[in-house]
Amino acid sequence: SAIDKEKRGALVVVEGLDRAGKSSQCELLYKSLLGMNYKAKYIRFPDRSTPIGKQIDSYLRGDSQLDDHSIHLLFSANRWEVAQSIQKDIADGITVIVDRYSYSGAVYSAAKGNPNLSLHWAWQPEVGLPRPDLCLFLSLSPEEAAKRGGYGVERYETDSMQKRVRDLFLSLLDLPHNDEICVIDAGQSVDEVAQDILEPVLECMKNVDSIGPLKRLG
Ligand code: 2DT
Ligand code: MG
Repeated sequence: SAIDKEKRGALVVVEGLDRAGKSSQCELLYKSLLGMNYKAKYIRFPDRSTPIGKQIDSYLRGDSQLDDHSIHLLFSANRWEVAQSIQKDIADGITVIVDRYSYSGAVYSAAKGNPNLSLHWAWQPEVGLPRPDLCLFLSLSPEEAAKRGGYGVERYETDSMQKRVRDLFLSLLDLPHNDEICVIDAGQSVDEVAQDILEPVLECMKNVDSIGPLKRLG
């Protein structure tokens, strides 16, 4: 209908630990939305294809060393370089599904234990970025995670790092201004998780008009 045509898209972020199933679920969600004739896009961070993304990729693979603050700001810059195109897509009625976002950004850097890099410091470069209408946090117990095969070889893919990341993610969920976060039990079957994700996403897409224009992270 004409009304649907004027509706903006929703900004939907999927977050969680490594091996929680984020990428598979983003792919399924994307296909479901297209199958229902919605306009949708699927993007991920880090976007390793840009010049900044290539520096991030090299760092994650261990091919280069960077100061903790410096790499942190590159991850943030990697989001800022597409912030305007996200806003444009949303205005054009496209629902944008994002695989990792500012929450991963703040949490992974703060989990390194650098005494000069607090969670508070790590959040600041994210302030002003497009604010997700909905953030689905795929929650997986350490026991479930352990059953899912080994980690890869990239930086951060260690038990001790993942444990600190998990604790910091959970502390983010408690913040009062993060009411867009919805916790999903990622320990269920692929289909069950997909169903638990689709419901709040459709609800969010239906309600974007009452949410108003896309907000910014504060
Ligand atoms: P993938 O395995 O999803 O490609 O992530 N990371 C990610 C950060 O440290 N900061 C960020 O801002 C983002 C988006 C999480 C590669 C690793 O990069 C980490 C895992
Ligand atoms: Mg990974």
